[in-house]
Amino acid sequence: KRLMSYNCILVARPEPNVALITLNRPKALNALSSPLFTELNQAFLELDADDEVRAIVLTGSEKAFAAGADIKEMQPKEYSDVFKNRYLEDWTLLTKTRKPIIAAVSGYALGGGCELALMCDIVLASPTAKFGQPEINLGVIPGGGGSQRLANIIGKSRTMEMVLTGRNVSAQEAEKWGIVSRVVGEGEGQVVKEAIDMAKVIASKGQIAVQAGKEVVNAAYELNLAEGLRFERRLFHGLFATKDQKEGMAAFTEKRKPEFTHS
Ligand code: CO8
Repeated sequence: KRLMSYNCILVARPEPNVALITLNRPKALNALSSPLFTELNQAFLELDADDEVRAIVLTGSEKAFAAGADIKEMQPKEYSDVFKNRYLEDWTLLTKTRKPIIAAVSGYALGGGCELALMCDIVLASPTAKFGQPEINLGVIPGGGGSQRLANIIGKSRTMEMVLTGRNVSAQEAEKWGIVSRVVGEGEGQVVKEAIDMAKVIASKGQIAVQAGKEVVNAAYELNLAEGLRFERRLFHGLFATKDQKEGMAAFTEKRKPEFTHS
């Protein structure tokens, strides 16, 4: 199967139903430039539309997941440029992806890099991972959702500390605070391997339920409790119209493994 070719990212298929996107500007520590984000958006659109792909792993290099938005690109910009051109507005398009996205983070995840990890559904970290919002050192603030998503996850005091001091948080601290679901064992490539294994587990489930599960958990960050509970119940009800519900529950009672058809 032909895969699109890109300059700033690599797209691979390490398993039949799992896609791997690798940010690939190693000399700039994967600084997030506009061309990189155009490619990233395109890749997510394409993978979301590809029926064979059921989960997506996003990673960087051993040294850097991404060291932030490209400072050299931002430096000459004026208010009128960024306002008129809606700078960063389409950098959150990937959050519209229906398929689960797992970030596999090694090294620096700073500024936009941290925000990119937070846009993913699950974050796994290697012991070398460092998360931070150092924008304050550049005379600006987070612009890719960091202040909002961090506040939702780790609370006000820790978010204020990160945003106002610019201090990096270690993998261990990020795990304790809930920025990452876990820190994996040491070793080069280990975090990507674990992320692919997790993606394989997700890929083995009924995909309508998987995508509904992603949608309801995300709703918890957008809706109030009453609306969120109603939304969850409605989607739960809706799944009784799928073949996968019939198969999953029949397999349980017949003491066999379910064979989901994603329908
Ligand atoms: N932008 C552009 N180039 C970068 C960036 C960056 N963010 N980070 C590193 N580079 C480049 C360096 O300029 C250097 O290039 P060159 O070799 O041409 O001089 C190369 O990458 C290697 O970097 P260093 O020599 O600095 O490597 P060190 O190991 O000494 O240091 C650090 C690593 C600590 C990560 C350091 O590079 C650093 O502090 N980088 C900047 C981190 C930062 O401030 N990030 C925040 C940027 S602002 C931002 O992200 C706004 C958010 C926008 C929203 C995005 C939505 C997704």
